[in-house]
Amino acid sequence: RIMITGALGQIGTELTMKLREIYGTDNVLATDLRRPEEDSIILQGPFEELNVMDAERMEAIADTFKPDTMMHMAALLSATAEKNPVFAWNLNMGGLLNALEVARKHKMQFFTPSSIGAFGPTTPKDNTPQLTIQRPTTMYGVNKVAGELLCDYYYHSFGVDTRSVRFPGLISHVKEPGGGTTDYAVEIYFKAVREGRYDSYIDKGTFMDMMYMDDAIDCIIQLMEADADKLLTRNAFNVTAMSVDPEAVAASIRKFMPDFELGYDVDPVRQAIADSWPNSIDATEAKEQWGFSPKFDLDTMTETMLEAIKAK
Ligand code: VAH
Repeated sequence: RIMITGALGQIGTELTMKLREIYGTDNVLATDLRRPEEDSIILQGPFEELNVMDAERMEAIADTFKPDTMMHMAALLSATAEKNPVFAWNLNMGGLLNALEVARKHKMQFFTPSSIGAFGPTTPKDNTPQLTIQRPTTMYGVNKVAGELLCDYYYHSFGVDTRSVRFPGLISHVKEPGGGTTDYAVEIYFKAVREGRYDSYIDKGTFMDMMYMDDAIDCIIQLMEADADKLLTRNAFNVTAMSVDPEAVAASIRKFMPDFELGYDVDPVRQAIADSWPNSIDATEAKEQWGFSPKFDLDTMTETMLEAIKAK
């Protein structure tokens, strides 16, 4: 039985739906800050309102639902965290500590995502290794590095089976992301379909890792089901499907929409965040230790995104 925080978020939404498909709707409890609209697909299964900073409520929900797995997805993303750094620290770290404490008390397996944002300007930028310098210069990155270390601590000190991946930018059409730096790579598809053009807030030649959401969801499930004895790494595995810049995404879109036009209206805040992150990361350890193997490359992702958005 699985309890998810942040179940209405960009990853949480599709993660909840996929987990209910696999493990049974009633075995997957979705929680988030506010109850969604009554027609939300998330309400087709168990839902509880939960502010992850409320430790007592989180504990009470776990006492009632009796989950054996915690998937802690609630957090502020990079750009939002930069606007409210103290609140971001309190929510991202307070929420994580509360979720780890519940997982410890209820002997639960534990997942929470890290990010390429856990790297900084002094990290090797190309083919970034699994084990390397991590001195991020954003509050989000500080939260992700501290989160990785805290999850390892709960594994080594209390035996909580914590597992995590460093996600690249995630591209999805089901639930649009909020407050990320990589979100240009989602917006570009929606604008291509709706307006035939897009002005990117991330500059030409800014390469970042990306992955289609289906691959991200599969990756969480694969890692959580992996044989614990085979895991030499815990928090957190580098995972990626591609390294692209806005020009590469636009060129892929033009294979399906030849008249698509890309412009630039660079946002210095999010550009600075993107410049501090790797150009491409090395996912060898994830491939070797638990068979990570993404299915969507840039063009299959583009085709899927454009089709799905046109159908909306
Ligand atoms: C963000 N999409 O932009 C998230 C993610 C790697 C990027 O952490 O903040």
